[in-house]
Amino acid sequence: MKTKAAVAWKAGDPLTIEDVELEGPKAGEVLVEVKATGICHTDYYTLSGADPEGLFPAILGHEGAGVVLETGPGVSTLAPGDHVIPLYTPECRQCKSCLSRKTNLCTAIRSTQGKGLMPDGTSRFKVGGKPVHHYMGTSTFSNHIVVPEIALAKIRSDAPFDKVCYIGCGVTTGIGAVLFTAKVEAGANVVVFGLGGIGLNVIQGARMVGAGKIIGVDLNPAREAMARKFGMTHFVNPSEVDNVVDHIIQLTDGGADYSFECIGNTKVMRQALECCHRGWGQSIIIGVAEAGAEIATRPFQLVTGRVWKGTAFGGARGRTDVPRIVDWYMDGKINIDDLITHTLPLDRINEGFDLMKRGESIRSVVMY
Ligand code: NAD
Ligand code: AHE
Ligand code: ZN
Repeated sequence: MKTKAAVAWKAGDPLTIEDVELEGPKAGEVLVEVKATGICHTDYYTLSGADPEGLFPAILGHEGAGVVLETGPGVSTLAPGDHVIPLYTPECRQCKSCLSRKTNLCTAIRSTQGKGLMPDGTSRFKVGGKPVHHYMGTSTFSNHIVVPEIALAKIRSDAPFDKVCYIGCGVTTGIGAVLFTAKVEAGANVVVFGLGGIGLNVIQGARMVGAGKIIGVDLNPAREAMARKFGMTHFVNPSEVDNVVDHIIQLTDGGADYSFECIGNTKVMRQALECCHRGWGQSIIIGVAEAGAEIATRPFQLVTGRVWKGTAFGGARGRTDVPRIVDWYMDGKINIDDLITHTLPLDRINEGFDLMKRGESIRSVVMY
């Protein structure tokens, strides 16, 4: 079939809208009409050329929601008309990782996904007869996509696509990091570095679990008001304090119980670890840093009980947890609407990237 998509031809160049040829679903695959997609900082990171797995040309996008149009042979859990959220972290429920119950990082299709291909080693996208890469197994900047069944969460049909698409990455990553990865307990002091599309969801996750102090750190003063609305109790602008680590240790009477790095800056990752409480403080890395970047700290920081962790997709098991998170939104337990600051048609998708770069948006959503 033919569809429309925003194609990334070359690192750093704006996306262009193209007529794309899309091959139909093979065994175990599903054709989905994408109705809406968010633009996450990770799309920008890959487009910038900093992603070691970034391939060009590609159809980026990994924060979508849509409707099943057709299923390939052997698909048993989905049918045409089902509403779905594509998962860049699938859940096969059969691989070593899924069965371990220790991680959400399903390995069933990770190697082909990282090569921009479907599990059979081919691409379903072509422009002008030439193959174009998939991205993160989702490519939600295309109006239609083919996705393995294990990479689709079936969601309720009354949930609005232009809001719940954000559960495909940002909402789940932020809230999940608090609930599933850190397992923050009521009363704990939490520090969140970076109050963008992910960090604000960490803040609302911290409020959900009844955290004590919720301290937000951002260079952009415009982030303070929104973060307070989502539960932040204290705001720190690093450019206005002498030493951000000492400042947080003072604010928390000895250090944070949990900190979250939601920027992708390795210097901030160090600060996030070192502002944690001696003996037990845990720092969770969410931000994605560029190829070749490394983190550093004195081993003494770990010897004295601080814990450094990371999380992908908030530790969520997509097919199991995403439908539940959609329910939380529909039941009014989480706020998504206020974080979606801009809505654009596909042909204005580059404006969404510009708004993010200028720090003017939290989430831009493209509606097909
Ligand atoms: P964003 O651009 O919306 O937000 C980043 C925020 O960090 C902005 O508010 C910005 O002002 C602030 N910031 C930048 N430099 C800073 C500094 N030195 N000190 C303090 N604040 C600073 O981005 P986002 O969509 O929220 O994504 C955040 C990071 O999380 C990115 O690296 C993204 O790739 C990553 N991410 C990871 C996962 C995962 O599963 N681990 C999922 C989604 C996004
Ligand atoms: N290709 C990148 C990996 C970037 C990365 O860590 N991605 C996160 C999701 S970010 C969503 O916005 C992730 O899921 N990681 C686990 C995985 O298996 O990729 C790089 O830097 O190499
Ligand atoms: Zn993302």
